[in-house]
Amino acid sequence: MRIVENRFTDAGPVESTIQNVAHLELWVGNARQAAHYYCRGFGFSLVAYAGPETGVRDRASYVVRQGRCCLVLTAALLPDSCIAEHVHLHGDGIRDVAFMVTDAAKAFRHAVERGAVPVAEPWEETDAHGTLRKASIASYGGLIHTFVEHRDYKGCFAPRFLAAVPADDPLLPVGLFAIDHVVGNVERGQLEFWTRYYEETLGLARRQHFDDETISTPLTALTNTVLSSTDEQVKLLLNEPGRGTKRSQIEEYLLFNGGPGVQHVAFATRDIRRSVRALRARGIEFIHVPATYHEALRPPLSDNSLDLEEFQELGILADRDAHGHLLQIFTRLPQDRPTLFFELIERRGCNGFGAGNVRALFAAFEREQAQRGNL
Ligand code: TYF
Ligand code: FE
Repeated sequence: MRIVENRFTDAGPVESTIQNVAHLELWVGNARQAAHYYCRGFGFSLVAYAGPETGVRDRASYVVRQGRCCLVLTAALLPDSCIAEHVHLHGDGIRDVAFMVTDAAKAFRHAVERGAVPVAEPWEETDAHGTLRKASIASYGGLIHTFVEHRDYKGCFAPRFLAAVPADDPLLPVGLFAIDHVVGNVERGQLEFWTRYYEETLGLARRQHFDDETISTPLTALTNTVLSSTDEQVKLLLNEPGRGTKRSQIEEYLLFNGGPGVQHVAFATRDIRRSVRALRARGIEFIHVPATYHEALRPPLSDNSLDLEEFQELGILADRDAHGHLLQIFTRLPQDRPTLFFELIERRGCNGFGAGNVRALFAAFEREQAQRGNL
């Protein structure tokens, strides 16, 4: 979508209308295999299923959970499908970042009055367990946001979903407990538009994270904003390629994703070392950071009783602000297209996102890009 004029009202700051991330829906080529990957690889548990067996004819959806993180993996059953079309264009990726709200119709009306593009007018889904109220708006790329009003719906996920029989997981638990932040890549020149879109339509508050002046490697310059809900339960970040770059990781993403989309999702853990050990044992691979990164860390972070040797062994990065520090790590790409990836983050008082790490991180991303021949 190209926007040439400001189509927003200027109604001033508002309370955010959203409470937290209800779930992320991924549209994928093969949802059964994707569910297996997220369960075996990332330690999620299958909780619900919808498909032909439950009266849904055009798609199969698997709901997997871990802590408060909920993913819905959906695949088309027939070629003539908006899901198949989405996968054709973007590959496997995030279609919907759904938000929990107290009143879906009100959140929808509020957003649309302030310039949001409607996708689906408010609707209801009812079964013996109760009623869910939903409505959807569009965002960047093919992404949508569904507002989910849960009330006291008692079913396993939603009407037409069948509860899954809990399966034994013989592997170590991973301990992801919440979605910390979701990051999108947009086209150069679009960052301001989409930042305002979220400020206006969802009442999110903006702060600057870093810009292409402060953070740039020879190839990767980017500008970035952080948008958070009133109580910081929802944190959405946006990146656009910096001035003058052509082959940055953001541009590589935009090329292979066929435009804007969700670049990474950060899962919060309370013990990143345990999580990383469990994930590595499950076959998940992480971006490699060289030993020089951890050697350079010693002076500023050595007073935090961090075992740098262990961090070096596991590839964990550390950063701090005035309030505390954070630990983070990034997965290698979980699919063939260089598009979506995941982050693990353990916050110990720090509200940042690892701005101090981006130089080392981008160098690591660029080594991976070079291996793909995209530099
Ligand atoms: O969410 C963040 O800002 C950090 C750092 O392309 C980051 O996780 C920023 C941009 C990017 C990769 C990581
Ligand atoms: Fe992040």
